[in-house]
Formats: sequence, C-alpha cells, structure tokens
Amino acid sequence: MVALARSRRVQPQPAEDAAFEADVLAGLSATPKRLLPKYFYDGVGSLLFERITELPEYYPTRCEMRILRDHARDIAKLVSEGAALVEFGSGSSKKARILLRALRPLAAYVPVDICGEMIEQEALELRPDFPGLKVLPVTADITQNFALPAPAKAAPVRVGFFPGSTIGNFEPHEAAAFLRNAGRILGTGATLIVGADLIKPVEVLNAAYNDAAGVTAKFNLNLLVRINRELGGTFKLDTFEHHAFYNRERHRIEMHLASLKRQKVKVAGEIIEFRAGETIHTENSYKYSVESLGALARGAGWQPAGVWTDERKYFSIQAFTLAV
Ligand code: AVI
Repeated sequence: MVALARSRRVQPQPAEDAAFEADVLAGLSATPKRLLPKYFYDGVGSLLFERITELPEYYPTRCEMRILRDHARDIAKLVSEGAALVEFGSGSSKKARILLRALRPLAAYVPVDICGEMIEQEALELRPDFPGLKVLPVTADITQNFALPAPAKAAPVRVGFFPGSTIGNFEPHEAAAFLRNAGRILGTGATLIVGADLIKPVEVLNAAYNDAAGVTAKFNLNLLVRINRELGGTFKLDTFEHHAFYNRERHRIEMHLASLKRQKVKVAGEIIEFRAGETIHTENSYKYSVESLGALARGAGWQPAGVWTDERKYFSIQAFTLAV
C-alpha cells in the first residue's frame, strides 16, 4: 500500500485515473489477486469509512479520541513552545483539534494529505477556531519526501502526528520506511506521536471488521462499484462476499472479497477469471503491541518516549523521539 488518506476525493485527475487502472489490472492479474486499500477512499468510500468509525463494534476511533482527551495535557508536554506540528495524512484534522487545544503556542500546524482540496477546506475551518495559529497545509504523499513550509522549517523543532492507526495499513517494511522518511522530514530533535491499534482478543477484532449492520462489507464491496464505474468493470456485486478475519500469525486483520462462483469479469477491456471461492485481498490492518511498535520504531531511528492507552488497552498513542 502506498499513500493512504481517507481522501474525500471529489474528482480524480487523469494521471490518478491512469494509475488506478494500472494498479487494478496489475492486482487482478497477480496471484493471489489483490487491490490497494488506498482505493477504498472515493467519495462514497470516505463516507462509508466515516460511518465505520461510528459503529458500536469499531472501537479504534472512539478509543483514540478518548485517550487524546484524557491525556492531551501529558502528550502536550512533549511539544515545546514554538515547535511546528506536522500531521501526516491529516484528513479532517478532528484528532489534531484535541491536541491543538492543549498545546502551547506553535510556530505552525502543517496538515499533510494527498487530497489538497480537503486540507485546504479544513484549514479554512480551523483558522477561526485557533486565531494566531499558522495553519499551513501541504498537499503531498506522506510516504514520499516532501518539503515543509518555511515557518515549520525555521521552528526550533518539529513534532509529527500520525493518528488513526493508519500505520497498521502499511506492511511492516512500509511502516519502517514511513518512520525513517518522517524522521528525515522532521529533522534533528523531532518527536513523533503515533496512534496504533493494539493486539487484543480475536473476537473483538473480528467483530470490528464484520459489523452487524454490514457497513464494512459495503465499504469493501464499494471497491468493485468504483472499478465498474471508473474502469468499465462488469463485477456483479451479489456474486462477491466480504470476508474479514484476524490472522494470528501475522497479527493482522485481512479483508478479502470472495467470488461466490466461477466467473469471468471484464475490467478496462481485460478479462479476469475467478475460481469459485477465489478472493481478492483488499486490505491488511496490522495490530501491534507496545513492544513490537517500539522495536519497529527503534529500527527506523526512533526512541520510545511515552505510551498512553485506554482502560481496556485496546488502542495506544505512542511517542518517539529521534535518536541522534
Ligand atoms: C483507516 N484504517 C486504520 C482502518 C483500519 O481499521 O485498518 C480502515 C478500515 N478497514 C475496515 N474498517 C476500517
């Protein structure tokens, strides 16, 4: 998976259309078949994800907001006055708002997201609520190197914020690469605050990705709707089923779309064949322990500096400082 971002994309650009077609055809021609989870987030997919975050079974968003509210003052101690706060994959900045209220005056808040339109809009909404705060959005792929605006570069230190357990949608080697890249971007003396979902009883995990209302199933199947609409696909939705399960060996929830019968589907003029029961692997959502994320971060040059969890230890906010 490459850039994430729950980008409430309005109109895809031609270059993105071409990348979507190439990625979908490559993924559906591979064995096993797969699709990149970043493509979940078209307009409908983003709305479905918002609904997921409110489901009774989907605990991560509620837990993370709770931790932020309960520990904002402690977390804020890691952000010195005059620092720049850089949020990776900021989306709606809902979680940053909680942190911003607890922080001492900053040099700047820099929300970074691949969806420029959305962060520009969010910046307009943030500025009146935080008068005096420089809100300087950057449109960029957070997995790549990008330049920070001058006031953030000039600040004595930079603090990264990466909430939402989006780190869990990276493969572990991609998560390590992300952490190394974040270190390069934030520079000497940096701190990084990461939201990460924790390993927990399998029933809780399975329920969170198999909600009774079927919203996660819709979210998963919406990928096929998108392919039908944007790539002239002929997927029949009632012949595919949402499968999500916890893979204990790899500490991850896997999401798949399973073909209920042997069939052929046309996508962008190509014929894709499915065996009965064959799946398209659409997402991994890795779950970490405090120790395993700490080890990953250490390997990428970061030193653990603080951990906050909810009462049930379902979710964690972990802070790291850049080792010199
Ligand atoms: C965005 N990401 C952290 C979510 C997760 O839990 O991995 C995406 C999601 N997929 C199904 N439900 C939620």
